[in-house]
Amino acid sequence: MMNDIQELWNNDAVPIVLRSTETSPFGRKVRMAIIHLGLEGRVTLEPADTLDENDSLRLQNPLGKMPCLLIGGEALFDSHVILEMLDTLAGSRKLVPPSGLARFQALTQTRLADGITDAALLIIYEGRFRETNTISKRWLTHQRDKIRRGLTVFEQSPPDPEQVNSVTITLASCLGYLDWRQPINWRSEFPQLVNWLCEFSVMHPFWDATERKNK
Ligand SMILES: N[C@@H](CCC(=O)N[C@@H](CS)C(=O)NCC(=O)O)C(=O)O
Repeated sequence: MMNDIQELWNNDAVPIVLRSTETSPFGRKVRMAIIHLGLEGRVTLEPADTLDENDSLRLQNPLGKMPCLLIGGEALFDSHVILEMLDTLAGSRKLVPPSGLARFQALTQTRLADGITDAALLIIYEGRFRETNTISKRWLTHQRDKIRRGLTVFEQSPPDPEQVNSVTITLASCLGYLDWRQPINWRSEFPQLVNWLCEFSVMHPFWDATERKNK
């Protein structure tokens, strides 16, 4: 399978398309990785509208979620699968340790940062999909508590901001999304993470390059 994918990747006649908006935090993880791994010229970004039932995204990913990477008739998702594939294709194995406890620790930390973003998204969706009078305050608190517990772990033990890997990319993307959507005022509660994001953003040009343009 990987050899097949490598052949497709190397064949310039095969288009490679990333279905994602510039605003998707999960899409941003993938966009940062693409730049970091030097694969930028090979992938075209094609936005998707997750609310449009006629958008082909729903055929490509039955869950109707982005990001989704299209390569030679294959539709690959979710963001973590795409990160691992890009990492393998680039021949670097830089984003996720290849084996051992370090691998599973990194995967767990990555999922923790993803889970914080998921909780933030669920808060946004609560407002988007429900009538105002049916919004559950209990549900919103339930999700905010997840965000706070997750951020507390990273606040106490932040990853090295100089390193670019699945944990740092995912955490940065998560914090960028929290900045935009403000499900909690994370900057007042997690000062170490404020410093962490500041350092990460200065060290890695792909941070600014993947900032959404329609602020
Ligand atoms: N676990 C998925 C989450 C992707 C996700 O939730 N994407 C959001 C946009 S940021 C989405 O497509 N939501 C539409 C929906 O849930 O219907 C990943 O890591 O890619």
